[in-house]
Amino acid sequence: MDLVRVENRGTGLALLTIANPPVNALAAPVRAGLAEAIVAVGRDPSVRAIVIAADGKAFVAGADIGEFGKPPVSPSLPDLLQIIEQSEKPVVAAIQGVAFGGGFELALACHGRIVGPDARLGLPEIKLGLIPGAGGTQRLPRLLGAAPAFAMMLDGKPVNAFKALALGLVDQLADGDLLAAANAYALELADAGQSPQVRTRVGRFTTEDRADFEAAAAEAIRRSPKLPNVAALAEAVRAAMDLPFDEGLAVERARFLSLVDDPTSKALRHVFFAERAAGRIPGIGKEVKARPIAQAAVIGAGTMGGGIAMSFAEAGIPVTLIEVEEAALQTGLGRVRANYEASCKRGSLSVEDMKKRLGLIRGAVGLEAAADADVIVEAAFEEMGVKAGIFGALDRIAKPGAILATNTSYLDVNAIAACTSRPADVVGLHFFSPANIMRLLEVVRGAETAPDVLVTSFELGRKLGKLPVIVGVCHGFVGNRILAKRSQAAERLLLAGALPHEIDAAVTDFGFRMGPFAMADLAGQDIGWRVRKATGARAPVSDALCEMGRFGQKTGRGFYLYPEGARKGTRDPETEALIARLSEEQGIARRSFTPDEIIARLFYPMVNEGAKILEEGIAARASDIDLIWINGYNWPAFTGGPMHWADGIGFDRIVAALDEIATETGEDSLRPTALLRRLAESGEVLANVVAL
Ligand code: 3H9
Repeated sequence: MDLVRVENRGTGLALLTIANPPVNALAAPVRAGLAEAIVAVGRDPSVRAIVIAADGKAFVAGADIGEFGKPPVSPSLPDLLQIIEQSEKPVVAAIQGVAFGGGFELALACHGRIVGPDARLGLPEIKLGLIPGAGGTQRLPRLLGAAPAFAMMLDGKPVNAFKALALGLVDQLADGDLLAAANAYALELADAGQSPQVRTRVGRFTTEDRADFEAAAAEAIRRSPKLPNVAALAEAVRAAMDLPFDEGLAVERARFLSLVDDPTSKALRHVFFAERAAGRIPGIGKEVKARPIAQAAVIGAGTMGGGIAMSFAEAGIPVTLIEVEEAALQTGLGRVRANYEASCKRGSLSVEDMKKRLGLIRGAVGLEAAADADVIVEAAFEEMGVKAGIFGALDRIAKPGAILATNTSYLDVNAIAACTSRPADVVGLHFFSPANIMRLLEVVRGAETAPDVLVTSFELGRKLGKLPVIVGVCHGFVGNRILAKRSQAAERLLLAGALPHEIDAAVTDFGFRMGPFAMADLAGQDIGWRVRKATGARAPVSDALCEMGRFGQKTGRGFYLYPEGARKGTRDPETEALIARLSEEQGIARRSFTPDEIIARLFYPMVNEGAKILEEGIAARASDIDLIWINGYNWPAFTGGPMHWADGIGFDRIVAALDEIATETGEDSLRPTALLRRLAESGEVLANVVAL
C-alpha cells in the first residue's frame, strides 16, 4: 500500500495524503513518498499549488521514534523539508488532530497551515531527551520570538487550534471542510505569486526577546543539569537569532544527532515505548471488552479514599464516598473541599470546575450506599480483618457485575477475594499518595480476576489520568517490594559506615528529587516502624530513632534535625553517634564509601528483586518495573528506570558486586537470582526478558 497518495485534483491543485496508520509517523517510506511526490507535482505544469493532508485522526505524530539509533535512510526529514520549503509552488498543510514533533516541523516548512478545531500542535522532543531536529528550533523562533518559542519547546506541551491561531502559528482555523479550506488557501497563495519562503525564513528578534530568552535558558539549564538536551535547545535557539538560516539548521542537526546517541535520550525513548507496552496485558486479547463504569464508590474517607474520590470526580465519574460514621465522613469531605479550595487559590483550578467536581462527590454512611456502583474501591484501614469484613459485606450489597477493588498496599488480594463469592470480580487498585496527583496505578491481578475486570480496571485507570501497570499478587506487589530492598540496603550502608547525608547526596546526585532518609523524615518514620513491629521486621537505625520519638520533620528530629519547623534537615551529631554505636554493637568496622559504591549497594539489590519479580511472573516485563519506579517512587526517567539502568551497566558487574556484598554481610538473600546469573553469562539484557 502506498503510504503517500498523490491526487491531481484537476483544478491546479495536487493533494498529497499521508496514510501511515496509526499516527502517520514520518517513517522512511513516507519521507521518500512525499519527496518524490513534491518533485513530481512540481514538474507537472497542470499543478499550481500543493496540499499535504493525512488520513485518520492524527495529522502526523512526528518522526518515527523507532528509527532513532538505527542506520539512517534517506531522504532525511530535514532534506525532505528542504525540498518542501523550496518548492516553487506553494505547499499548504491541512492539519487535523495532532501535529507533533517532525509533524509540526513538516507543517512549519510548508508555506501555509490550516487547522481543524481538533488540531494540537507541539514539539515534544524534549520529553524524549531530544530537541526538534527538522528545523523546529529555527522556524518556531522566527514565527513566535525566541523566548516564547524556547518556552514552548522546553515544556513540550502542545497548543490547541485556537491558541495556535492566536499565536500566528497557523493561517486559518477551518470550522467546516478542512481540505476545502486548505485547497482554497493554497490556490490563493499561488495567485498572489509571492515567494513562499518569505514566511519561514525571516525573523525579527528584539533586544527584549533576546534578554528574556537568555534568562529563561540560564534558569532551565540550572534546573536540569543532567539533561544535555536543555542546553542543546538553548544553543539551537541562540543560533536561530545569531546565524543565517542554513547555518542555524546545521547547528540544530549536529546537536540533534549527538542527542540521539546520548544515554538520556535512549532512556527516555525506552520509557515512551514502555508506556505503550504496559497496555498489552499478557494472555488477554483485543476481543475482551471493558465493563461500563458510570458510577463509583470509595470506601474510607481518609486521605487515600478522599484522593481516589477526587480522581473519579476529575474524570467526570460520579462517586459516593463512604464512611462508617458521620463525623469521619464530614472530616473526609472537608479535606477534599480544602484540597480543591487550595487549588483554586493557587489558580490551578477554576471555582466553576471545583463546584462541578464537588457536585460529583456524594458522601454517605454505611456500605449499603455502594449498591449502585459499577466499581467500588475499598481504601479502609490496612488490616486483613477490616478488609475481610468489608468484602464480605460488599458481596451481599454490590450489584452483580460490579468490580470490587482493594487499595491495599501489601495484603494478599487473593485472600481478600476469597471473602466474597465472586473472586473473579475482585482486583487490586493500588493508588499512590496523594491519589489525585500521583500517576502510577498498580492494577493487581488476583489468581481468579476475570479478564474483563482487568481490562476495565486498566481502561478506568487511563480514564482517571493514571498510568496503570498490571502486577501480580505478592507482599508489597512490585513497587513496595522493591522499596523494601532499598530501605534494607540503606540501613545496611549506615551500619557499614556511610552517613545519612552521604547516602542522600549520592541518590539526589543520581537524579532523585530526595534521598531515602530525607524522604523517611518527610513521610514520618513511625509509619514504617508500625509496619515493622507488626511483621517482626527490623531496621536497627530507624527503629532506634523511633524509640527515641524521632519520627522526622513532624517531631523536629529524625535522621536529620529540623530546627524551628525547617523543611530541609541538617546533620545531627546525635543521629550520627547513634549509628556509630549500633555499628560497634554489631561488630562492624565502619569504612567510607564513594558515591558510586553507595549507588551500587543501594540499587543492585533492587535490580535483583526486580529480576526475582520477573522470574515469578509478578511483572510481565522489565519495562513495567521501570514505569512503576519512575512514576511511583521518583526514579529519574532520564535513566530509564532501574531495570533499563541495570541493562546499561551489564550483569557481569552487577552479579559480581552482589556476590561480594552477600559474602561481606553474610546475607544470602542478596545473592544474585538465577535470571541475573544467566544474563551475566550470556551478555543478554533484561529488556528482552518477557513474561517468564
Ligand atoms: C521527532 O519528531 C524528531 C524530529 O524533531 C526530528 C527528526 C529528524 N513514532 O500513544 P499511542 C505509536 S521525535 C513511532 O498508544 P494515543 C505508539 O508506539 C517524535 N511510533 O496512541 C503506538 O504503537 P503500538 C516527536 C509512534 O492515541 C501507536 O503509535 N513526537 C509514534 O494515545 C499509538 O500510540 C512525539 O513525541 C512516533 N512518533 O496517542 C509524539 N507516535 O500501538 C509521540 C506514536 O504499537 N506520540 N507511535 O504500541 C504521542 O504523543 C502519542 O502517541 C499520540 C497518540 C498523541 C500521537
